[in-house]
Amino acid sequence: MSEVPPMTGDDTPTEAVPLEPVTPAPTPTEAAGPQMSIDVVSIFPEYLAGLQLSLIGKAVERGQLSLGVHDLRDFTFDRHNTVDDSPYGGGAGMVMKAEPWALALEHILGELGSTIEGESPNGVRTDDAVVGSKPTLIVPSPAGKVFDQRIAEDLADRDHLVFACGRYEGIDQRVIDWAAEHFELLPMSIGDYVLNGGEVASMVMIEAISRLIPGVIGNPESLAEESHEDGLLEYPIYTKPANWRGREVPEILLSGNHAAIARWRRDRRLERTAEVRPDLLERLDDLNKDDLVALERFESERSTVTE
Ligand code: 6GU
Repeated sequence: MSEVPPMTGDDTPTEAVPLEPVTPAPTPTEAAGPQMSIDVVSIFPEYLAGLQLSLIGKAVERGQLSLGVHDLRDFTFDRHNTVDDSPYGGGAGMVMKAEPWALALEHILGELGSTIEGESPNGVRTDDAVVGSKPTLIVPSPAGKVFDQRIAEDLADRDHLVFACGRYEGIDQRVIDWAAEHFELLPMSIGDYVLNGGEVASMVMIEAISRLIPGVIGNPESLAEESHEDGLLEYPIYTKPANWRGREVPEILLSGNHAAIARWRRDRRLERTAEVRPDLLERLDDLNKDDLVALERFESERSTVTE
């Protein structure tokens, strides 16, 4: 029996967060099944509640995306639901224990019907989509490869993503090595800084990936011209009124000359990228002659300004 927490001032019992499944039962019209399943394992499942809002929440409601959030402590059996212990070899901080992670990941593998040979309940795979492909296990870590739009695009094609949100100093390496046999293992960082745990990083990656799944975003054209989609930052945008507090919208946008507007926007993207992210420009190999002319012009304009 677990201990009953003392009641606080008001006598409303604290509601347990609905941990899993977050996905409602599919309606007959959604019989085709979701385009992607995402599972997240965390000791703070409440963190992931934000994913039920906005476009991702809508995609889950429509059955395009299946989202399961799992509490790591549900896979512990001691009275304190221990998930961590001190590191072998000494050192600061705590290490996440292997067994709860293995049980949580086995639970997810079993749930989907993608099996560990000889370990499945009845040896039958129930989901054709997963036969022959291992689910992808993303382990957020500042020691991982840096996540970017290319990786988001690549991952948007997968059937099943699992995010293992570590806390403390990290997870016992042996369960990571074990998981590499059953999953496509991807340690991922979201940038060169340190977070307290993988939850926020997972939400960042889930948002970037799931908005690329066909049908999740209302207007697929809005994906095409975005920053990073083709390696350039976005052009500046404006809406009514044409004069706001004395500031005018660039005249060309009111001209109706679509070719000229397209060139102006392209130039603004090149100019912004050259100024803010010159590292991105260096990676581009499909700049045309007009692009190169524009870049040279910005370059000489800037050097005359700074001289
Ligand atoms: Cl993915 N996790 C943690 N804990 N810190 C990070 C990170 C991830 N990416 C950058 N810093």
